[in-house]
Amino acid sequence: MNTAGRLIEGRLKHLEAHLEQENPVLLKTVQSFKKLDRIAYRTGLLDTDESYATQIPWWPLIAVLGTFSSGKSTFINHYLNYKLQRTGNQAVDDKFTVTCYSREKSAHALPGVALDSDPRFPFYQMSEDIERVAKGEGDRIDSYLQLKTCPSERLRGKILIDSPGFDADAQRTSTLRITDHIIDLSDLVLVFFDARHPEPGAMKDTLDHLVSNTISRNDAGKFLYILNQIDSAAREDNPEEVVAAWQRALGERGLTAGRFYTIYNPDVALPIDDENLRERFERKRDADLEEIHNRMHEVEVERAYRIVGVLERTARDIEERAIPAIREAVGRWKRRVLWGDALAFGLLLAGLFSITLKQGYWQGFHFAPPWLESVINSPALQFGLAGTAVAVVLGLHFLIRSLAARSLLRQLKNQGEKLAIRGNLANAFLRNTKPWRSIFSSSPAGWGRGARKRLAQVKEDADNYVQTLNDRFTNPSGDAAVQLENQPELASTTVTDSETVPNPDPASS
Ligand SMILES: Nc1nc2c(ncn2[C@@H]2O[C@H](COP(=O)(O)OP(=O)(O)OP(=O)(O)O)[C@@H](O)[C@H]2O)c(=O)[nH]1
Ligand SMILES: [Mg+2]
Repeated sequence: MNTAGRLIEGRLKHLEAHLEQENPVLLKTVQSFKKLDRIAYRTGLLDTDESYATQIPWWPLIAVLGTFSSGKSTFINHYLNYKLQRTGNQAVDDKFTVTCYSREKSAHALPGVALDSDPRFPFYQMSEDIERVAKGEGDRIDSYLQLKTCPSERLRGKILIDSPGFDADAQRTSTLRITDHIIDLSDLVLVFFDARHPEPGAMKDTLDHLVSNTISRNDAGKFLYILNQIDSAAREDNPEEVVAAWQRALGERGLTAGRFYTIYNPDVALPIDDENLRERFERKRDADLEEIHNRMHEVEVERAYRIVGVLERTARDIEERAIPAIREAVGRWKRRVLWGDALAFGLLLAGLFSITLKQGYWQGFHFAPPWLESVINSPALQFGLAGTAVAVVLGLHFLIRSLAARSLLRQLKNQGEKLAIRGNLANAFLRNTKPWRSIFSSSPAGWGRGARKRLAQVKEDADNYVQTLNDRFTNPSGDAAVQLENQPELASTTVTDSETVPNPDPASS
């Protein structure tokens, strides 16, 4: 195995180690992805330094964005029940903090480089991206990103991202760039606003970026807009008006009711003296907080189905798209080679005929050049002539094979992109045009009976994984103890409503 191959092997080991802690069903899917990798290596769809398993996001991302000092970090600490992030009343965070689970009892912080160079994380090679939009900033990745691990159970199976607050004045291009990248990648985005700022109208740029630009996206459903710290409004003469003002400001930007939450943090809230008011505030807060937390839990369930969905789709894509596309290309190549051979050898023979005719080598239908006698008498000459003839024929044939293959490459690349095939069609096709492969081979290189069997096995496994996930998340057998043991955080919110069980294959719906 080459170094690149060992590298990917190491990465997959890492991935398996993480999944072992978090979700055994997903651990098995890695094995299935590896089976697909093997097929892809043999057919040439993937290079040995690639893997289908490293191309998908294994951890659902939950991003927490919003205005500065709105309580993002406090919210995260409360959710994790762990004092992970610093909080405070000036702008505290100047970096994005990517948080993921680790069994180790204490939290660890690692520099941004760790994220930039580890393909398991969503910031892989982010510095190049940053460099592109802000010259010279790419090298300073550590000043934008950091990684923290934390043993909170709530963090199992997810990645949470805390971000620097949006300031009223212009953000740095690189920060905006990362924010947009995070928004694109996230499965859920919590957008925080601060009820202590009674004048939402003064934050036009921020609202534009966080609301207007997000509301019309086709993944708009993943944004939750949260007005935080509404305990502070309890001190106003008219608390409801604070919320209403925000609702108006957000409404003007297209936000409809139902996706707007009002909460405050029970750990740090100011006491509310008026008992009625306090009860009303608490009821609303608890309801909204529960909904937000449920959504955060759901992304994990969705992730599991999504990954099994990707597995199944990858298997089907190989069989139903990639292989037929390769087969078709090889067929076209074969026809081109045959026509090319026919044409080239036709021309060659015609040329030879016309030359020998001019030389007067033909007597009627008899080929009788003056040197015929000496050839007949010399085995060495015969051997030499035959060798030359074979060399010319083969040389011409392989030249034609290679020209014909090259003439199809561009088209194949386009086709691969159009069909969104994961893997390199052109490379797989070229495997079939190698000199030692006959142009009459019945199936594409690497796609023998063993490969077909392995692929069928993966599809069957994928069905089984879905069933296991259904059992786990819907728990129809009521086996709560098992569930609790395997996935403690699931026990608190069992999904019973069939609507909340996501479609395992979103692409088909
Ligand atoms: N009264 C009240 N104070 C809160 C609430 N949430 C957070 N705070 C306080 O608000 C201040 C800012 O909180 P942070 O969590 O640091 O805010 P942040 O959004 O992370 O801020 P940056 O990282 O600087 O953007 C801290 O002093 C918190 O104690 C809340 O719900 N009510
Ligand atoms: Mg913060």
